[in-house]
Amino acid sequence: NNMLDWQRTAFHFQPKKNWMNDPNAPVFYNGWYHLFYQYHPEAPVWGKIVWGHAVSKDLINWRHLPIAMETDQWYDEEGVWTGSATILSDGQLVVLYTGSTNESLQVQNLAYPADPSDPLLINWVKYPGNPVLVPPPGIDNDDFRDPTTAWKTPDGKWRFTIGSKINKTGISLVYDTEDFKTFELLDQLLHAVPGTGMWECVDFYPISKLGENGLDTSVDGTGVKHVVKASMDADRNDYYAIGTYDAYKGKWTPDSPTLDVGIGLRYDYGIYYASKTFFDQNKQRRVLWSWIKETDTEASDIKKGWASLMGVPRTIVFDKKTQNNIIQWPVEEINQLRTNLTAFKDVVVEAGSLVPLNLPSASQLDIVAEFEVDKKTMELLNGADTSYDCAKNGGAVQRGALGPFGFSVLANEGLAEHTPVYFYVVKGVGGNLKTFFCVDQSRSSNANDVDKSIYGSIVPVLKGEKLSMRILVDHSIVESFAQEGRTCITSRVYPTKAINNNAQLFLFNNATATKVTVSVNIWQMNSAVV
Ligand code: DQQ
Repeated sequence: NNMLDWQRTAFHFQPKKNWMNDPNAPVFYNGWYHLFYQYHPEAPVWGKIVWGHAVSKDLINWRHLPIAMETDQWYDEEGVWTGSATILSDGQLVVLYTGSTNESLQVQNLAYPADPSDPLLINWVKYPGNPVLVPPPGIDNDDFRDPTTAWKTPDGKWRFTIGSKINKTGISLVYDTEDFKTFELLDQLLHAVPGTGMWECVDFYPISKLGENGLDTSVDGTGVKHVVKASMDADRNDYYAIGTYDAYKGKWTPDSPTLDVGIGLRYDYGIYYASKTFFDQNKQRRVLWSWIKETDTEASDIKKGWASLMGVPRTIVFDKKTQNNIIQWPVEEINQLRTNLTAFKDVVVEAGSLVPLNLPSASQLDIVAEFEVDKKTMELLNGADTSYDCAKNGGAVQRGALGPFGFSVLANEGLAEHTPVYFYVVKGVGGNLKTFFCVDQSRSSNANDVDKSIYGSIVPVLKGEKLSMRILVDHSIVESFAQEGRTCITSRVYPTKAINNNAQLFLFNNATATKVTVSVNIWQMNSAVV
């Protein structure tokens, strides 16, 4: 038995052992959710990557299946890299993926199920004519990867995009095809942003401006906006922007030039990379998967024998209230794991106080909370010309008039180890309020070889809204959502003492001026079957 076994999670997808990275070709097919993933079967570090494979009925409980694609061809000998699935009009499934060839050239390959009537899609055929695409003129051999799911063009062809770069400009190339074997490269780029570098794992999809449902990737027209997401190799974060797609040109334009891809919004302000969405025709929603890597050392991963998790899948919708961002929320199926509710209503937490919540255990939790800052204090307070930055300011110990307040998760007695998840409100000179949402990992572990940065960002709070947060705690991962999923923060934490039944939960208000009124539901989470 491994000393570090406690780090394994109870309701997150992970292979039994060894290394995992990007989610690949997520799809709902013949009654099953399929998740493929970048997998190194030989070791808990990145290497010669194959496609791991698992299936689920509910996105929560998983069954591991044999490796779907191995490095057995010259055109993917150095790695079966990231790719996407497209469901054709007749229900057939095709996959395009990047192969790293025997000469480490990046090419695109076609694969399909050997037996389309097998709902488990165990066996895969690589098209004998592979590779179907090589880097076009002007694109470097190692800057051509991660084809998206295809969508329909106005003249009935299929279209998809592939991330790349030219010098330091991140770009996304556009291809049209009728059969996924021969392709036409458009002169037009889907989009380009100078200074952002290589775009990995580009994603492109429609979102509904008014409706509640997700949209099939081919849906376009009035009431539809389009999201472009790129994983930035430069800083290893997933950036997205909302904009308008011109299907005739094959060009996408961001709504706001200051909120462009790579310089504007992130899916997540913690650890979150190489994510990919799919349209779930089973529940008419768009679901987001992401690779959550380790933030400990490679030596620890070798000791553990495994590395990386998938984040809890999230439903994505347009934020109709702000009109500026998407909303991400854990898929509803996760609620099936909730048990043993502890509820507090309108608890007043005075400035500078700490409230232990005395749960029997606090290493598998779903916490849903609302906070109200004291109105009088807020009104009487003079605005100040202060700016705030979760990462650059002093974390949860730096006190201001209106924050920080929130929860300390994975805490031990005496708080030698704890991870605060909190709001910090700032009142400007003009009287307007800004709210920040942060996770402070600086005291998350007694170990000195793990990442302890402070994460966070601003979160839009509209007039009349209470502050709200949801936190999923699962041993070594904490996923935090503010304002119903406007701002999200995922962290990996590695306490040495606050583990399993020794982990506790605290409510804190470290503000100097305001009391906060808190209502919270806390569920213990059952373990999923993986
Ligand atoms: N991971 C894959 C690439 C992709 C990168 C290789 C992103 O296809 O660009 O494992 O994490």
